[in-house]
Amino acid sequence: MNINVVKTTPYSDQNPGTSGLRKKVAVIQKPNYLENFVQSVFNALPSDERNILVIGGDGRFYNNIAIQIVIRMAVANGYKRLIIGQNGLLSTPAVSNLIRIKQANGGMILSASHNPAGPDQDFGIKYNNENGSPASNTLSASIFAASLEISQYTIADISEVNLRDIGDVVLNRTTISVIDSVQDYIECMKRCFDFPKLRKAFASERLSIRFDAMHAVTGPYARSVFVDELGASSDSIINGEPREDFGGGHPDPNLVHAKALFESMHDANAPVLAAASDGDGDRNMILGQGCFVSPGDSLAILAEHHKIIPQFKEGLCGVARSMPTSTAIDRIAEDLGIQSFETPTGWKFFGNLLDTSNISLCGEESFGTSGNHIREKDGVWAVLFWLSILEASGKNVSQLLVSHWQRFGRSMYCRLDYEGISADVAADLMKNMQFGVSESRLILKHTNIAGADSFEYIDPVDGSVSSNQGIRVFLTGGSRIVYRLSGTGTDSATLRIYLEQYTNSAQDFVTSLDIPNATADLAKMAVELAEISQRTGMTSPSLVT
Ligand code: VG1
Ligand code: CO
Repeated sequence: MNINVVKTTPYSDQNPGTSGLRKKVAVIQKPNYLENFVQSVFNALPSDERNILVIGGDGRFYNNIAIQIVIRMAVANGYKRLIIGQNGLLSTPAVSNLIRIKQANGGMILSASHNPAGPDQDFGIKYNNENGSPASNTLSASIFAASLEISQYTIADISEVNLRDIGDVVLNRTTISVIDSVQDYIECMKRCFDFPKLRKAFASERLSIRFDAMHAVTGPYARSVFVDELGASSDSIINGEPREDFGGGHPDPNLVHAKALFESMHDANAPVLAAASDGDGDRNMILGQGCFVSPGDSLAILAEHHKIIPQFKEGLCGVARSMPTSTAIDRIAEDLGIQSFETPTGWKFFGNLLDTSNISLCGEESFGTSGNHIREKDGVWAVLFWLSILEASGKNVSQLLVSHWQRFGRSMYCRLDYEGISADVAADLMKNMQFGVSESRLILKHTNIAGADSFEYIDPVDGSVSSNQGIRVFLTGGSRIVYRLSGTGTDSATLRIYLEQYTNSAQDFVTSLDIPNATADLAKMAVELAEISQRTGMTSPSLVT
């Protein structure tokens, strides 16, 4: 077998964002673009961390081509073993689990997660480390640095590797193991939850579910877990077959992109729980009969009831949320007498806290939640957690929400996205906010602003510092406005404004409350403070979730 050494020149834009490198498919297809990035990852790793690699993707357009390139390059770079999901499919949580149980050095995930798929849409690739956690900022910086000075890459001259059949093939010094994409993940879920109890509840119809896999990678996982293992009816999974274009949809599980699912939960025969997943299976939207659970409330309610699942029967050592995520979890942590950490957006910041048992549960406002069983967010896991709570409490989703609010108060939460802003305008807008914070000018603009800052995180484990992670405006009474720019887009900039309005008045404890309406004054203030319409020309957000 020939190993080809190919001369190349650097691209200047291979800096990983919130969650790996995401680009338009046409960019990824540029000559040597993907090869440069993959080689830069390998170059950034010490040679003793290039032995066992897990590889899989969310099945989107270009997955099949990209995965063959990654395999040929890993063989050329001397990996001893490659563990690959059948047909190239692995959800992000499944990759994280495989890295850990197979003692791999890391994993390469081919996914742009919630970004749409297809020839004119997005593709992505990210590297996870030996604990199964997304590459740290430090490793990402080394990968970017390597990409700026790359001059050659190595690639094996081999024909297409068959990923349809499970089994091992030896090529040169590399064993290529094609494995069942789902099986190990199911075993992991069985260690976290009481499957026999859940199965009984499905059999007696106390539990029922509708799971929208949005034609992305989660369909096979959801079918195995909910239908095959727990006995849910076979029509419980909708949009269950992975497709290259995700069926033309946008696999971002929120009330806008999974609207039909939400509407179906108002039917008389609606199941007890509904959930929707994102492209790579790491996020979850939770719905009850006629009601939506905001992600911050979901995280807090999981923490509140943590003891009922085997994984947490010994208790939680601590919890964490990303900075924009609602503070509901902090109130539970206080009640439990444990610490709640506040990290920048992106799962990579939870890895160190999980590895050192500072936390055992964490989540983000963008519908990502997970525990210490892996080092990624995990959509199916969150759904199993909710089912377990419903089973153990005998309450329905609305009752769980209302009793949570009655005890701890409610963070009414809303996110406004302003998409398609030019990068310069967005950067200026944020610069202006930074200035307002540093000069304390923001505080003077409204009598009810109690403080404001630019969020900086010092990792308590490795001491690394992440600055400029978003602007926080604190209001009297515990409400907040947060501003930050998205780090997952592939063309223009997206400004995200996060609104959190705290209430402890009983009249707000109804699940049908119109949240955008209830937070309208806060939204108006947020828009004025940042001079959104003057600076962007936009009079309303492109997306409200
Ligand atoms: C978004 C979310 C963030 C999430 C990230 C990756 O990032 O806000 O919470 O961790 O996507 O999730 P940003 O920078 O666009 O706000 V996924 O499911 O795309 O891997
Ligand atoms: Co995702």
